[in-house]
Amino acid sequence: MKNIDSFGHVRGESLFVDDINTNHGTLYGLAFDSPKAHGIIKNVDYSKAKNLNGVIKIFTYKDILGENQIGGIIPDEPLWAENEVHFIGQPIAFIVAESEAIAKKARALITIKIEEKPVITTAKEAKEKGEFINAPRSFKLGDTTTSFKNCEYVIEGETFSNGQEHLYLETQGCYAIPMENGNIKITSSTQGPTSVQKTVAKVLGIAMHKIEVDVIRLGGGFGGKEDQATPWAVMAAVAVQYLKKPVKYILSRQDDLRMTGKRHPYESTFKIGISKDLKIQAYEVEFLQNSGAAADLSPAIAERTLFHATNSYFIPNVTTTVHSCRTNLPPNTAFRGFGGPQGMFVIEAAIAQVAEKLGIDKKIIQEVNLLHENDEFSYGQIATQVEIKNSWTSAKNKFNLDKLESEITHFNNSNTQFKKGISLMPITFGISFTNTPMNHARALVHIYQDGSVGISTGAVEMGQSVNTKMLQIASQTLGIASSKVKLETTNTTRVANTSPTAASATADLNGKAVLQACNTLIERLTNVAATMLSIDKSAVSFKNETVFINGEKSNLNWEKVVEQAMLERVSLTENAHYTTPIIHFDKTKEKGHPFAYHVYGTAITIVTLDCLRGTYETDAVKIIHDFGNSMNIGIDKGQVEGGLVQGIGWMTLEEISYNNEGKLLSNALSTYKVPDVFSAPKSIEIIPLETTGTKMAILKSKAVGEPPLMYGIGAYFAIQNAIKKFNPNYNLKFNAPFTPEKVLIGLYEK
Ligand code: MTE
Ligand code: LUZ
Ligand code: MOS
Repeated sequence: MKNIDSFGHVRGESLFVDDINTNHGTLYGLAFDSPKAHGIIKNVDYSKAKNLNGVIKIFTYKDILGENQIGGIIPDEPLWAENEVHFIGQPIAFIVAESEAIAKKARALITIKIEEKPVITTAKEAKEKGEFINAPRSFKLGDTTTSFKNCEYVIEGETFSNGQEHLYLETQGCYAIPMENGNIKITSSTQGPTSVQKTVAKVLGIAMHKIEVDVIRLGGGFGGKEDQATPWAVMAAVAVQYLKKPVKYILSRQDDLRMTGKRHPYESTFKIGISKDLKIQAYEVEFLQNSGAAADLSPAIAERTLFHATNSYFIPNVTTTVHSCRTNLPPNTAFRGFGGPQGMFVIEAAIAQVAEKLGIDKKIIQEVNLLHENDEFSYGQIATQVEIKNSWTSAKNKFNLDKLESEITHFNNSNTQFKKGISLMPITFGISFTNTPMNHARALVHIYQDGSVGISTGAVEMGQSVNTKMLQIASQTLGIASSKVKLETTNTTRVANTSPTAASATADLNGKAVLQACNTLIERLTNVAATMLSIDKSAVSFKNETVFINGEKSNLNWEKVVEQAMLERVSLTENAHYTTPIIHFDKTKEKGHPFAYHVYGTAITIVTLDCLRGTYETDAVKIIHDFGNSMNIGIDKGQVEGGLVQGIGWMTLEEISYNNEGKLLSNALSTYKVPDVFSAPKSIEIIPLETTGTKMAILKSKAVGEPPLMYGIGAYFAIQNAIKKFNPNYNLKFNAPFTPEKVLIGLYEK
């Protein structure tokens, strides 16, 4: 089944926040933000802006009736700066005007005096100065200190991976309208409707039930709207509370790039020890996470880095530590993979470094260290239903790795200007919010009296097609056509207290709730049908909108049963609640069983370098991916392709750049390059791994949103491999992204 939005998207009919019809008298908001990365606000002169015709009011922290606080995990972030600013782009005030153009004009008339303080832009600097978001976290398995002494080879190194801009097509935005009795309805482009509702209530100083948040769909989120869709909605709501007029605020692309956080850059140091038989015995790593100026989701992201620090390998002795370092950049935030990719890049670098030292192929070390059934992760979970070796071997066999390698060797021997490189990239990604209490969801299902169905869940549609999956579950369970099922908007009044749409777990959590609700409804209708037919209910089933008796078609159809249920006053509405069983995690011990299951896979990446120019192309990526038993292979393959290309972008082209004053230099699409159709792999082949799936996944169809991003790490090592073919003197560096500039330097390094 196709994504149910595809028709509307192609025709340009799908609604996003900016497409909603505005009410009469709607006003337009615009944040005024700090031009300096760190300092004391000495004076802000709003007088000229206030006097501009069409400016209604300029809001500052003084206008807040509740708390000036939007921090989710740690209360360390004001909505509007009070006396100090901590990053360029930090909101200080909110201009509300009759039009966007007037608000913009007014913003240019505001002058500000800031007494500047020292600016920190890198994690290392922050660590040296003792600037941290919170206490470090550390996971331990076995005893690395003793183990290193017994290792044949011990190698140390360092890595850097840069941030990444989400570049959702739809920028951040919201539309807030006053309702009666001080209630406010907000349409927001958010992955976390409940976060918006909760934070608005807190800042306005009113109860959550006075705030209704509605989400139609997002034009992409990628984690960038898990937490950072909130401030704009809160600003608009503060204005609505005061003005009692509708307020709309859609960020321009430039404002969005400047003011919002990105993927966290990481600076890391590792030490790896291996035995004679190439088994990794011990691994120590220290991650310095560049968190930006406030916590946002950084502590949770840091935690996931530790969970994935050993990627797909079993290492008996592990010590991992992460520091969330406070810098004067916009607070960095969730981005597909949520710290996992940053952790995996380091272990892959460590293995590459070891292979280089020993003069052997990296994949040999990767292969002998792959996880086995019942191996223990550093966080105490025992690996079960492990498919990593299976995916690795399948990749080698199904894609005929030997042949690929000999073709590459032949190419490299017969070309001087062009060189090809290859890499294998295994991935193992844990599914569940690592914070156990967040793993819950609800679904509210109505069967209307004409037999059509409406479904509300906590899931936000952001292009990943979660609504299509919800619809499939309902139509399958109720035995009705997909055209009879409608997915409602995500709304806090219909489904409350939701976890954000994140962690790839949305279809599992909300889908299980939909399944449960539909099962309950079908049970009720089974009773009604059994009575109508005077047969035992065990003989009744629903399929193709018809009642079947012991598998035989009857004359009774879906509509008739629904009609009868109404007459018998049987409830046609069900609200179901699902919580993931088994999972738990003890943060005092840093041990537990945090994940419902893991997703596995292996990618083979082949690149060609132009050794004159330093440019490269990805020829092919060949992937064996563990979908479990995919409920929609077209959609799921789309997620793998999209995640892969986004991962390759992070590892190769996308270079976030801030200057020493904390100013974003890559502040437009002319200075920030994302993969386009020319730089995406020329071919992507995806073969599903044949597995039984897991009952923990919805209909045994495994989560697919984030894991494929990490296949992109393979591109880094394929490029490195190709450079070596041209310049054997090249010293391996682990400094992502591998931009053509760095490639060129590597090619000609002595
Ligand atoms: N796919 C599209 N098209 N757009 C997105 O914004 N976000 C990704 C992934 N795939 C995203 C996407 C991220 S970061 C996550 S966590 C998952 O989708 C969330 O959805 P899921 O839980 O339904 O997989
Ligand atoms: N968000 C979150 C996430 O709050 N917790 C998680 O574990 C997570 N994992 C991936 C992406 N977002
Ligand atoms: Mo995804 S980073 O969990 O929104």
